[in-house]
Amino acid sequence: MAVAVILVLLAVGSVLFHLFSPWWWTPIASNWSYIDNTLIITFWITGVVFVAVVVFMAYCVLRFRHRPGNRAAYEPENRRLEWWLAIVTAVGVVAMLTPGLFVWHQFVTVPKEATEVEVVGQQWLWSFRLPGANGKLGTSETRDVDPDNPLGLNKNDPNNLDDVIVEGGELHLPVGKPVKMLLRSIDVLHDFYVPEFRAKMDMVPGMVTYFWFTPTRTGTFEILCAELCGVGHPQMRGTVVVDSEQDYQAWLEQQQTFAQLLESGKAVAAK
Ligand SMILES: [Cu+2]
Repeated sequence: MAVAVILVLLAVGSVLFHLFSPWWWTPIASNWSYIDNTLIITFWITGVVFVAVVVFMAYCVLRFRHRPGNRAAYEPENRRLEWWLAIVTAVGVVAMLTPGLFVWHQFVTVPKEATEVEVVGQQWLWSFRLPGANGKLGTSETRDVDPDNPLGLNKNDPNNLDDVIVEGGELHLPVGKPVKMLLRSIDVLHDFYVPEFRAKMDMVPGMVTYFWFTPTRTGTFEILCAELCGVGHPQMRGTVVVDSEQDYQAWLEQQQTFAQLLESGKAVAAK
């Protein structure tokens, strides 16, 4: 009896905790409400199955408890029941996976008007690069990384000279404009994650991964690394500020370009 009561309390407690938990999602700040919807579908399906299984277990514990003289019926096969379980499970799995495939397709299908922003992860720092006046990011090579060229940009590529470099500082983005995030790592696996944007993606050394999103409200958001990347992993935090167009332009004007960075490097070397 006690076991059955504990099982029912477990099911009811889980549902109540889910409904009244203070650890819920942060308010969304991007266009990816679809991602929340897929999570809600998964919560509903797994939640109903969890409650059904636990309550059924409680029922069985109570109904088929040991009584002197009772014998269990031996029934090794039940084709009808097996078919039903297989079909219901398949439908549940398909219902959970299908919305995710649609959302994934949207997540990596970048609209033409999106501007490119590069995020570079390294142990344990976030750096950023924005295209300069020509609107193009230049090429880069991890082997070119050195103290004067922290992102390993190709010095012979003229597209690089006007690129804006933010090393370990804040990234600013204008509100309401789609951005394509190009993700690069110069050492180990990292994962760029901003919970309010409902967007994250692994950064793989030697590859450029990407996704896109549109920031939908201004504010300051924390960047987390969502891939264990060494002892400094929990401290690998950054900041992204979503600005009005005006504030964004004011911030952008204060940032240094790659050409300026090379100049200051030379000046330090000359001293
Ligand atoms: Cu990391």
